[in-house]
Amino acid sequence: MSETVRLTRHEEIAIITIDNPPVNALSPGVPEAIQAAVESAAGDPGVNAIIVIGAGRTFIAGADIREFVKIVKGEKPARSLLPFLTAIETCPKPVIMAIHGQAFGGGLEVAMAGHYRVIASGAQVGQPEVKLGIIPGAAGTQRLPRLAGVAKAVEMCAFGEPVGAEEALAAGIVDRIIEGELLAGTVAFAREIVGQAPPRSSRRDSKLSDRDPAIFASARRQAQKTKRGQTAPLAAIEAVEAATRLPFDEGCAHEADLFRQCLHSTQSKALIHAFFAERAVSKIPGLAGTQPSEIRRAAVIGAGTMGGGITMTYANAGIPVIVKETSQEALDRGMATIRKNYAGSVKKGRLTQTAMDERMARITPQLTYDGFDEADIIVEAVFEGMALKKQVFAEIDAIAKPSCILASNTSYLDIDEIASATRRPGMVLGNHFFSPANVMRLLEIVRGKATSPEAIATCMAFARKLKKVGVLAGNCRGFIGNRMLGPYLREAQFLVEEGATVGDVNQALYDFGMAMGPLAMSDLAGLDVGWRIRQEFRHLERPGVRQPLVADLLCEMGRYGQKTGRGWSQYDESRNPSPDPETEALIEKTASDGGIERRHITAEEIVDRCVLALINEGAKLLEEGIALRASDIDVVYLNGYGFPAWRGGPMFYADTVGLDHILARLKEFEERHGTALWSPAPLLQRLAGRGNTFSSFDQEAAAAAGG
Ligand code: 3H9
Repeated sequence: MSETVRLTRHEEIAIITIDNPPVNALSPGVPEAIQAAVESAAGDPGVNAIIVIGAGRTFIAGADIREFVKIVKGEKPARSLLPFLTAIETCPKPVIMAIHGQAFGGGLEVAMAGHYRVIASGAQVGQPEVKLGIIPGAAGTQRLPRLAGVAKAVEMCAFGEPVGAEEALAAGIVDRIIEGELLAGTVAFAREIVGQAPPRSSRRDSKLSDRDPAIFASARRQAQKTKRGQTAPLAAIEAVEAATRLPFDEGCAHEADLFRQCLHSTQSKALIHAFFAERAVSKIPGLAGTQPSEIRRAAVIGAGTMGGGITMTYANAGIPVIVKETSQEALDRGMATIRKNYAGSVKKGRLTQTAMDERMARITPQLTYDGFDEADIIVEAVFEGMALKKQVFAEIDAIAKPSCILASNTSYLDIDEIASATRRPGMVLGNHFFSPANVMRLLEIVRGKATSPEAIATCMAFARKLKKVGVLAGNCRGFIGNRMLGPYLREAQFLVEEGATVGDVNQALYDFGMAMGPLAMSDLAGLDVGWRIRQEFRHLERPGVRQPLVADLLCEMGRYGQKTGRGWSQYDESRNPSPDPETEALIEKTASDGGIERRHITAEEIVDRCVLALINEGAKLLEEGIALRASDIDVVYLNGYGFPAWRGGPMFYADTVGLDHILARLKEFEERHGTALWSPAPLLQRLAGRGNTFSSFDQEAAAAAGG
């Protein structure tokens, strides 16, 4: 029939198999071939019913997202899937959709155009389009409320979370769960329904009567809160609302209008960039043939905030883990926190008691190195100090088996120097988790100069098992994320010294879309953390170059941020911030003592100073090869630092603003604040001069690496 769609017969049942690896996306030619197969089976007098099923790991993961990129660039015309879906729905013989893996986006829209849907027990259905900044564009917002009811459709289309088989059955999205072999179960189902008039979902209007305006109002409120700044969720709600007041065809036309607007928005470009960026991180030049080893047992040194979170991450992924501390008191405290965190999840209904018990049972707390010789990976999460880290690495090197990876959770220190304390520098690397480690998705995997390809490949594969996004970073102070954070936080502090309030700085970046403002983030992380790092690197400060003055003074006054109730802001018992007059007075006095002129500063300047400092540093570490791709930097900032996904990450944001504009603004800042802090990265100057983008730099690099 076609390379991607096969039509076969099982006695009186036609079977259409979609085989478009890896995920059966509806790439050009696939819908046409499915339609041709349906029409051929409909015209075959020996066929009573038609089954559509996916080969490989999934039913259909949706439209081919790569095609959207081409449409938006004007390289391809947009095409509607509606005539294809109508051809399925109007087929005179029953069409049964057999779902395994995922029926996502256009995949669920195809499934809903069929007359019946059956589902394998572990499968999922969903309309995740909003995560790409678009809405369902092939009648999903019109058919889903007719099958599942308005409230469920609003929830699924506006927030994009998938639902499992049980929930899909309860909602009316599917007709039966098939336990056991899917095709055999679907054939049996087909034989039961043959003879009945094939029901059309576009005509099932009974569930549309529940159009309580409160459903839409509450979804809009929730979208404004949890999808702050994003337009697609609101468009999705509007499209489902249209289903409740317009006939099916008019509802589809309205949906198509909204879909087009979303598809051509900068937000959608950014979110699609983020989708592919996350999948590009694992493609590392030179590592293609390297086999990762399996990690079956782990050990963690340190049961503090980071060590505890890392221990939970392993236990959550089914890995038995030893956690070691130096005193019984610290060990007990660490285990109590782990238990409290799990119990909190059980209380909120996110985890069953049995699952919690299983996870706790995987954790062995102890004060000795017993059992460390069986670990496949040992992660060190002790205080940030080189002497201590080297001592720990020398100790574990003496005990660990030769194939064991020794990883440091350091956020700033030199991996090569740490590795020099061992006899196996090839097996030493950084595993920089982000706090809380059991929650945050980012894992920076830091390559030292001797780190072996096997150790990197193993950690990259292991990151996936841990449900993290592993990003490879080169070895430098702060790696990718924290090295860029330095200039970002520096500017936030300079801005308050120059006259902005702490609240102004936090609000401007929050309004830009950051999960929280920079000074609020410092208060959350603990000002003592930065203070300790500054002590470690004091010898590297360049004489005559301006340094922020206030943060050290706050620390010396015992103000460490949220944990002490006072830092840049003051915090009540529920950790709500309010301006701290003493901090503001300290800032004013420090500025005046330092001869810093104070003035009114606009929100635009606050955002530009902070975000452009981030971008400029990103360009430098891209050129140095610390990051493999600009998109890797974006993945770091989206998953570890609360950068708004709908802006695509700092480097993609720079592309959308235009590198010429970024360069011009950097030069303004250079003139005003000095070359030492603001000289534009040479790479940025080169790209801007040629009218290029960071994304085009990535494409050139990938082509040069043969990828
Ligand atoms: C849509 O349908 C709009 C409609 O309303 C129609 C409007 C007209 N297209 O994630 P993985 C690639 S919008 C193209 O690592 P997993 C992916 O890039 C779409 N490519 O696997 C990767 O490629 P590579 C709505 C796609 O097992 C490879 O497949 N649908 C697509 O961890 C493996 O992906 C979605 O948003 C695609 N649709 O997870 C679903 N999907 O190997 C998006 C994947 O070269 N997809 N690829 O790096 C997913 O959520 C996950 O991929 C899925 C599998 C759960 C399916």
